Amino acid sequence: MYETIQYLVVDGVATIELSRPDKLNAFNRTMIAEITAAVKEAGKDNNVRCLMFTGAGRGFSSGQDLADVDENMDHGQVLREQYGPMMKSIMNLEKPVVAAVNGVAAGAGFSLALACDFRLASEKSSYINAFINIGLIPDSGNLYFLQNLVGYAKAVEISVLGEKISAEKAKELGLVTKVIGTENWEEEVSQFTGYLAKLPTKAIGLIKRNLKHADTLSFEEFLEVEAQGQRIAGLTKDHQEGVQAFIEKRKPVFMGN
Ligand code: LHQ
Repeated sequence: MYETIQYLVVDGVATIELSRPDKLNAFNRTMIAEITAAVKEAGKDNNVRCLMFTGAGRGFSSGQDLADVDENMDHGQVLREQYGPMMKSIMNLEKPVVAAVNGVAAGAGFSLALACDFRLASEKSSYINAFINIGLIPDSGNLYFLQNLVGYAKAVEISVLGEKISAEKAKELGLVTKVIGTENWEEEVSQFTGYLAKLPTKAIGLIKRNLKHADTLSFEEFLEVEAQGQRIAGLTKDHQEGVQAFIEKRKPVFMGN
């Protein structure tokens, strides 16, 4: 159905595999539109309880396809019309999102990984804020995410020096959740995403919603947003099941509703 990505749903986990391996999965207009559509599809599908991004071949994504960049391109317009909507679709998804970073993540490919809730890093993966190397500034929400994750000082270093960061270094910096060896890669990734897909999905969505408000609201306002969220969580079947399972001294079986 899609040309530049593979979209697959298995056991509650939707996978978007970026699929332009000859260019290390560089983004072109079609790929950006297809990712945006697939994320929305995952959002609407009640069977999907976790979304995962990964890359075909040896790269995760090398960012914008530089073969498509010329002096006629209005970079601001490309961001507003293409990258912005893609990043918003990911940020607005009230389900857990995992980047399974199999190889290099550069430029907007790094931004895409940063927008996810979890980053599983193959030991072969690396991270480059490559924008500066072509005279640009990090975009697609990159600095917003980076500053939240590592603070101002490290965000400046990573963005101005534009150096390649190894998986181990990324873990040390707090950029990734976990580093995984190549021999266990597929198994550990599917264990992790499978685990997320069995959690109370509505509550995860509400946690994400509340966290987004934490920086911008006053404490009083935040408490109100929290109360609204907890009211919704309190009405879910998964909440009932969690309490029931506790009382019956058994493991809960959450259905995501
Ligand atoms: C590529 C690319 C690529 C095309 C590798 N494009 N072919 C938004 C708004 C508007 C405009 C501008 O951009 C943006 C957002 C952005 O993302 S800007 C940042 C764009 N990305 C970059 O600047 C990264 C460019 N790539 C690299 O620095 C290297 O390729 C990395 C460090 C990612 C990987 O290096 P290597 O592992 O040594 O691989 P390679 O360089 O040999 O690449 C393999 C092939 O992929 C090669 O093609 P070839 O035909 O020679 O095998 C590259 O030309 C191609 N490729 N990135 N972004």
